Amino acid sequence: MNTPINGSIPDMYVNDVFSLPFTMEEYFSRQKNFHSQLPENSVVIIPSNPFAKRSNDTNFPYRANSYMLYLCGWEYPEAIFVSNNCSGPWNTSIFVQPNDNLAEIWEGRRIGIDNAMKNWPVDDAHSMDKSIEIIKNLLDESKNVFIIQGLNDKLDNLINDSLTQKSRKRNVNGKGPVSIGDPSYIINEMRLIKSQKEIELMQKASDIASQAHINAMSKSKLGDGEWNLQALIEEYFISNKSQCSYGSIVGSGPNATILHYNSNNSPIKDGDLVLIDAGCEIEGYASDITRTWPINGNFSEPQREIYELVLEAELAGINACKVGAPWKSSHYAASEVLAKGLIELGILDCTLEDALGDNYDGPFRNFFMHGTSHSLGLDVHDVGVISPNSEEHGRKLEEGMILTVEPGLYFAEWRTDITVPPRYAGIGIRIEDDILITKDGPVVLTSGCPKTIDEIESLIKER
Ligand SMILES: [Mn+2]
Repeated sequence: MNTPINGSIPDMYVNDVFSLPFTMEEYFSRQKNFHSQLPENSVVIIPSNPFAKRSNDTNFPYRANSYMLYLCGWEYPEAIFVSNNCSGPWNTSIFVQPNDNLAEIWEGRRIGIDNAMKNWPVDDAHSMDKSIEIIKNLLDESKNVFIIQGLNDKLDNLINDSLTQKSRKRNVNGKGPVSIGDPSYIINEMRLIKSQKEIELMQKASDIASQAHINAMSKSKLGDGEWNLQALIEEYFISNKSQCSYGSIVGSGPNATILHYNSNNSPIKDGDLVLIDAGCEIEGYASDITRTWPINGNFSEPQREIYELVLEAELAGINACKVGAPWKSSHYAASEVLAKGLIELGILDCTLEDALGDNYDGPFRNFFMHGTSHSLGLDVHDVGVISPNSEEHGRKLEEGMILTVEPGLYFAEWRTDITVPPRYAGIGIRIEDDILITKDGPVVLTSGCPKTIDEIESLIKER
């Protein structure tokens, strides 16, 4: 998605065309599916994300709310998606920034109300200036409000007032909201299963991110700092009209043992591994890849031992991603390989049963502290409940789900709560791929990114 930062120009002014990532039919069918699960006399209110301040009067690059993107593809700031069935059939609308010469001179061209109504998958469009007035009138006619709260204070207050005011209309004529609901749980279930077009976009994001990791492996050199590798990754994203789906993690040596390290400001020492966890976004859809490799092109023996073990665990985790298997299957499969390997390497001195513990919470977790999989989509840690009906091992995997598999082992010698074997001190290794669940077995969307020791070493040696 050509997400505008302050001052960027929407495609329509460059190409004179509107290019939404999905067909109108796909947006309408999402809306219809969502609305069919709501009661009569409902109003749905989905505000887009607010700007995030960077400093004084400058903001971080704008990213629209994922529910907004999912339902109507509106990617621009200061907008609200509103739908209601208070007078029978569902009516949809978006509130958008109106055309405004002065504002557009400074901030960039706006689609405007008429173009929004004609070219986006909604019945009506209105100016944001009218949003409070129009939504207030809708509330008076409604019984149920479904709003994503916490994004727009004015709307949150308006909704709360409509329920708490003593003179509220319901006391006079029986009209007005009686409940506030969260619509996200319905949309989350829908977002969990990807359509063919969503899969295509995520394949594209996976391809670009795979090449970005190859770019870092093949163009880095001894003497580079973590920031140089971050630049090689993100240069590739940007040159492919993509952007980071989260802050890139480039951790060398012991920095790789910090799971969400992202200062990326350390020099990389000869002999260090570097862990890069970086993915990009296409039309709002994320990829998420981690690779770990030696800056000098050669895995040392201890590094190789841990790497082979994490890779074996990752392959076992991917193999477990089958239709009908419980969500946590990949975690169990990866954990069993890691626990067994930690015993074989002499890092754990116990039986496999003891290493795993009663609930996969045994001492192998000293070195593998996170989960193996998360859902992936419009959000990099995508929405969706893992055990919606309290399933012990998680819901069953279904065709069209996309999740990551990302086991790791981390030997942080600075930790005071565990003993780290000197042979492996300072090693942190994670390998992560993006997996599409299909009836024919797992499809690795990020298979373009090398991960065997031979592939990685020969790629780095060619540079
Ligand atoms: Mn991930």
